[in-house]
Amino acid sequence: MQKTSHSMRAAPIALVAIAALAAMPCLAAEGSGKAPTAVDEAAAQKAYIERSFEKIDTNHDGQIDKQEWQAFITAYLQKQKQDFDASFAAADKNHDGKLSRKEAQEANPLLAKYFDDIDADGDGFITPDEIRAAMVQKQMESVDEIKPETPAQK
Ligand SMILES: [Ca+2]
Ligand SMILES: [Ca+2]
Repeated sequence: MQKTSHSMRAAPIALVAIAALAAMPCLAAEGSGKAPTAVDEAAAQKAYIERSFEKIDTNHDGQIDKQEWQAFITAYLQKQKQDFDASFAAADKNHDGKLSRKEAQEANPLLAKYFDDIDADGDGFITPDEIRAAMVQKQMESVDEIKPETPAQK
């Protein structure tokens, strides 16, 4: 039984993953026309993680155990999904459940910029599934970069 040492080890790595997740709302953000600087983003992420730690550690023992972490992730993903669905619905002007290049352009320049990458089946429209797949892909790339050691895999 080494539950405690496990959860101590897992927390920092998992928080890095959350930082990667937190960087993604750029897709959900309304096109405000101004890009945040890297410094702003790093500071915001740091603050976000610190704030989150307090929130995740619901019994305030300074550690995040598995239950606390799972509860947090569940809530976090739910919130992400709601935000995502809301932004998508707002961008999908003709309500056909997918974004044309024009809709993407109007909603978020980033979406338009990566339109061809996101449009995996190349039908000229991006669906929520295609966006989600692209986000997961992007997230795995950033987690790979952070990982101290990469297991040999080809
Ligand atoms: Ca549409
Ligand atoms: Ca498509």
